[in-house]
Amino acid sequence: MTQRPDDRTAAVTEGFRQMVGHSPTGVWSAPGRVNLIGEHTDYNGGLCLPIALPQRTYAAVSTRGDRTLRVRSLERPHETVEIDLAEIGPDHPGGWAAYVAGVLWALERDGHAVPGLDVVVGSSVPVGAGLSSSAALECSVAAAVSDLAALGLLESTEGRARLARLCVEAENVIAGAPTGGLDQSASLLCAERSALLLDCRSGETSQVPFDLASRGLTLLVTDTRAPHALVDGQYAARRAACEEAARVLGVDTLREISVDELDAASARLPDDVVRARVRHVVTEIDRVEQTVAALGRDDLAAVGRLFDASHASLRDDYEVSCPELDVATATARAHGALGARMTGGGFGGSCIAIVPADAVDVVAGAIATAFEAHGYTPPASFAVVAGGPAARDA
Ligand code: GAF
Repeated sequence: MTQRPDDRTAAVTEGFRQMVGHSPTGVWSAPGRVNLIGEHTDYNGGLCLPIALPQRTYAAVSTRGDRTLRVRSLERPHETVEIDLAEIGPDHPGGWAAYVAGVLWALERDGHAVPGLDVVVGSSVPVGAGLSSSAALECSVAAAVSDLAALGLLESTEGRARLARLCVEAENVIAGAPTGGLDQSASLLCAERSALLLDCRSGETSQVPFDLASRGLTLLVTDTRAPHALVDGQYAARRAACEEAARVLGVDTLREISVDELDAASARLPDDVVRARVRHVVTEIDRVEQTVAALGRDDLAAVGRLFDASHASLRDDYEVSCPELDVATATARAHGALGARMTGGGFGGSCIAIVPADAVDVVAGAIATAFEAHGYTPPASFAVVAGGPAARDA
């Protein structure tokens, strides 16, 4: 079994013993993610390029003899959520437990015989940082059920992609967050030292080697600690604008509009705001293709420029950045980063920067100093390498 950085296997096992009175059948874990590029493209049938984080969510799990889900989080040891599987539905249970219960609901709806479960979870994925702590939670539980109910879905790329789709359904229907498939696909399908090229139209995936260390570079993640929420309406509004634009243009998704067709398509759209939203999506999908090509020829300077262009597009055209993300990315660039961009849904959360390995402390320090000068909450910066997907740990 793999020993991981930030390993919480022992902690969730002990938490499980305290809640249930015996050891769990096993411990499964799933990673958070950062998206290198391809933001707000997933629900437009576009391309994304995430890596899995070393930070993971761990789930200690055993089946029960009845149809009850009992779940506790190490982060909230005094709160145990208990629900009959038949009672799981939209907003029931509410809060964080919806991401666990929703997975059981979606698997059952997909025709699988899902047993009652005792579950204790613990996580090193920062919550509320735009690093997919929700998807890590869903996917750790989905991995456990796949093994415990002998579904075999972890054994193949197709099986993992199916699990990812079910986790998206759980998030959309039970947790009520209208997200696309980026985060769950990253958590279940990414591979170590690789980025995952995810085609959200065909569902196809491929691994793109991503190893900055061999080039003397580091991927620096900065959690701005600016609050963000995907259920507050802004994310849903962006998604609705894209769907409406696709309807006006007579296409299934904006993926069908190429960069060359953008001007002609824009002329048919009702206003400047919708035109800007569409421009972001179409150019961002193109930037993913350019990034994959640049990585293929080891041109990290070009990748950096694409990161910068992506951030500008998200800030100006898609309007999902915030002052903290703009300050962090500008400061990283000013102190030697090859490029920097917000990652994830935006409205707060985290950014990433490609930084010379010997400048990591300088860049992180400069961002902290800039935040202090602006009166922002102190940020948390940390270097990451691309980790592995959801798996059984013990
Ligand atoms: C969030 C969503 F959950 C993803 O589906 C994706 O849309 C992302 O924002 C933006 O690229 O992480």
